[in-house]
Amino acid sequence: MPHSRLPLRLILLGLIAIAVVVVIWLGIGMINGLLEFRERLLDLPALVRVPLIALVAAACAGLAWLAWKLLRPTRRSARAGGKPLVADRQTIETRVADLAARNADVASLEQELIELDRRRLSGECHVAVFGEISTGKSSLIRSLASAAAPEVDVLGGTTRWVRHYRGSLPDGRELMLADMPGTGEVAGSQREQLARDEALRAHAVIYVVASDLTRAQDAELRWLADFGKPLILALNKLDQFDEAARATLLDAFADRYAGVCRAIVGISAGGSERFDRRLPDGRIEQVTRERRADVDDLLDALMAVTAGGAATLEAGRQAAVLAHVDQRSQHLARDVAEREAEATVVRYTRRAVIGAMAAVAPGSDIIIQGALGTAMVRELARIHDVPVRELDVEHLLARLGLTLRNATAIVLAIAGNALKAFPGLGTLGGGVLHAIAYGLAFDSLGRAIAQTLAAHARLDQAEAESAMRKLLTEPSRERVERVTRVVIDSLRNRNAPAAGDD
Ligand SMILES: Nc1nc2c(ncn2[C@@H]2O[C@H](COP(=O)(O)OP(=O)(O)OP(=O)(O)O)[C@@H](O)[C@H]2O)c(=O)[nH]1
Ligand SMILES: [Mg+2]
Repeated sequence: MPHSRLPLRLILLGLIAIAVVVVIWLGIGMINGLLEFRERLLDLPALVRVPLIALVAAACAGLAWLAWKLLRPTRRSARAGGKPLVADRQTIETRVADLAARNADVASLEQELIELDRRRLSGECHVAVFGEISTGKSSLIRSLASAAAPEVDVLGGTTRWVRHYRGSLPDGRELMLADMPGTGEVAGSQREQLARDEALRAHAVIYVVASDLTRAQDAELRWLADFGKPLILALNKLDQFDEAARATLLDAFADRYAGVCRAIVGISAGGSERFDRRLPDGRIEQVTRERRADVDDLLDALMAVTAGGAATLEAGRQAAVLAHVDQRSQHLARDVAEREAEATVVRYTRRAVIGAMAAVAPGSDIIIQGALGTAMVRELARIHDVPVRELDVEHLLARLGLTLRNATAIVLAIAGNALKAFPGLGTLGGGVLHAIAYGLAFDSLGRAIAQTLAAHARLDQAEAESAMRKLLTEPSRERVERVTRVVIDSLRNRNAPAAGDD
């Protein structure tokens, strides 16, 4: 309603008018003050005036510097920028040794570190030729390293392994060129991995494309750039484009990848073509002819990128390989921790069930027993390398105990259902039912805690509670059966309960 708002607007207008008058008044006062200050300054003897001006100037500069420090946009961290934070070699080696001691398969990680040193000592400059299948990588190697002849075919997926060829630049320097399997081949993920690993091992990478980059190629190129790899983007099969199309593509590349690649060039790697020739007698003969290669721009770019030799590119190469080994060893560490956590949960569930069979009276509440629960949480925390305080463990177990108490009826019902699958066991009395329920409770507790430790590297009480509730009330068939089997086994071994444990 416009009428009721009028006084409010008038008040607002009045306030704005007052504010404007105050600002103008303050401004005039300040200008006045400055003019007065200037006059007084001029009246002062030079001996006082000059240091005073210097002091004021220094104060202003100091203020400006402080303002810049406080207000400038913060630099993005390496991780936020997409670049991985890399552990140093010592840390990585310690992690790999620890994983080896925990029976993890670290052979390829160790091999990578050995190869890293071997190439450093060899002093050779490695250049990897990388790109999707059939973009002309092998043909390019043949043009750059004419003495060698990598296999070339019209069928994609010709190159199956990484092969090295010695090539030489027009300035006489030698390069070790790696011909690699192409990426993007259906069911070729293993070969693709081979190629990516080799690209990271090289001092520089020629990224070969034969058309505009697909989304996957774009992501791959940027992935390599994120490792700090010096990249040359080479548009091959230039002979297939007319002058205008070449210029359009190369301009588009320059716009998109100027900050990603050291150089962008157009080339014709050559390759060969087959055609039919009619002979004088009328027969048709198949002829294979080599295409003319033109890789001059690429050679110039290669000379520029590798101008300082392997030594100047070695630090970047080491960083890229170490970053990759770091990532891989972290993944492996997570897998190993998961495997060990699983075994721990199974072991403690077994102990809990055996304890329950011996001690728990039918019908009594299912409560997580302190000693076993604490020991399991401690062990899971150790596996995930998370320091935990006694108090936190107690608090968590008390909280989860409460969750369990609320879910007891459901867990007992699930245990009862499980018993039906093993006719005969039901007659053994409530103790069996109780032991299965107890085992399920322990199994859920262990899994919930392992999950939160793996996800957050700390004991997240709320998350552990919700995970436990879910696991308790919706146990998978496989889990219920496994716990029930443990109960059956312990029934069989009742006279020797310790046997088979651990
Ligand atoms: N028109 C034209 N065709 C080329 C050129 N370079 C290579 N080719 C052809 O492209 C096809 C694939 O060449 P390769 O050198 O085997 O390609 P690749 O990238 O090594 O292939 P994979 O090893 O299978 O990934 C062959 O038919 C070559 O003759 C070129 O500059 N122009
Ligand atoms: Mg090839």
